[in-house]
Amino acid sequence: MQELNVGLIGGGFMGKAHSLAYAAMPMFFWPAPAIPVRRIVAEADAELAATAARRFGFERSTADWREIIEDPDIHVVDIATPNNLHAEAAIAAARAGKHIICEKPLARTSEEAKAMYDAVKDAGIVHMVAFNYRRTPAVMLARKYIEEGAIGKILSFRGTYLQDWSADPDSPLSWRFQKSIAGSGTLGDIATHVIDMARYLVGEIASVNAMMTTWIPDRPVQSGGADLLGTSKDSDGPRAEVDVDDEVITMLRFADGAIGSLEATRNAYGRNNFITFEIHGTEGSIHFNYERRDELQVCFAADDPDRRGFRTVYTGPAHPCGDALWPIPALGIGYGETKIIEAHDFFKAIVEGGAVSPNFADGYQIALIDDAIVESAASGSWVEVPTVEG
Ligand code: NAI
Ligand code: SOE
Repeated sequence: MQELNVGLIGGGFMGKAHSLAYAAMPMFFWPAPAIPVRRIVAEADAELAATAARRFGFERSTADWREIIEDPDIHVVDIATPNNLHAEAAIAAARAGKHIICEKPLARTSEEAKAMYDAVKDAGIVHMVAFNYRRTPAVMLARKYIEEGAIGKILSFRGTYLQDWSADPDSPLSWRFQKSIAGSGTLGDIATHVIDMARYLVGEIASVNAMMTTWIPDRPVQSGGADLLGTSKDSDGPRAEVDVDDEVITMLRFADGAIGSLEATRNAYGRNNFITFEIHGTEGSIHFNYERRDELQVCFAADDPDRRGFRTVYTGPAHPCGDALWPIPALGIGYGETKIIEAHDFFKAIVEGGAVSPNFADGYQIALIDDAIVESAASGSWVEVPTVEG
């Protein structure tokens, strides 16, 4: 079985999730498409890098991510840093002929996303953007039902991504609240996950009509380091301006005629990782809530009227990736499993020489949808979304 050497850039939240996936992928998927070898990890300084190597099982560490790009022994570059490094690192990795998995959002702007997409097309390598929630087995099951026609023609999609970790005005101004690093706020950070699922389940988004707002205009500064995601407060520290959005709501028109909506905020007290969608079709409906991610709620119009209603399917061996995951339904699918499935599909594409979704073309298309949402929120009108050329 082939071994593929991984260089990871960034040892924070996603560094942890991706390292876990590399270690666990062959334990779940066997025979594995390849064995990921955790060769080298880069962090912002030598001490952080050494700690990341020890903790996440990498053989070596570096304080300079370029060392990974220049290393001929590395096959896969994994970009898990804040968004401001995605474009520079990905373009350098593509030019060096490495396969790339890059965290979402692909980039801070659509211009950066286009440059990244152009670079990977020219290089002919396998590229993936890490919108992992679509790899929750219940979400894959929703897509299977839709493809089989079980709910008929899709009429509407209602999606949300609601969290509360930044609702407190004293939770810190980390990199996620700085446009120069993040590119945007809630829009790029979490609304994009729902956009990815909407495209995966329903199809291309043709136009949008949006509202965006920033509720908390300044926060105490957190300088450097991993984002603590609201877990530490410093109400006495110096405050600085938040120059990104806190909340986005948009109506959607899909290319095939379906309509929909999307709401995202990180300021919704009581909501944790409330990623939901409800899809209504001519023959039934599907409802998903990530906080109950083992479950898919389905209602089929063909059911007898006296029994019709939402019922719960618990994902397990009979469902997508069921043979690789746990042997009994409802044992518990976690965030880690979505990353393990993602790693499997990425390595499979590398070994088989195919493409994988979502890739940099999808990441660029989502950046164009984000642009349309920003433009619509500013103008108050519907805005058409251009389509990425194949
Ligand atoms: P984080 O703040 O937890 O960690 C980022 C790490 O990158 C920090 O440890 C930091 O020291 C390091 N770093 C910064 N500059 C660096 C450099 N020049 N070289 C090497 N390392 C450097 O951030 P988190 O949550 O891990 O986010 C990283 C990326 O993953 C972002 O693009 C974010 O949007 C995405 N993300 C995706 C998630 C998903 O569900 N797919 C979940 C969380 C984040
Ligand atoms: C913070 O909102 C965050 O870590 C996002 O950056 C991720 O993409 C999301 O999956 C979890 O929440």
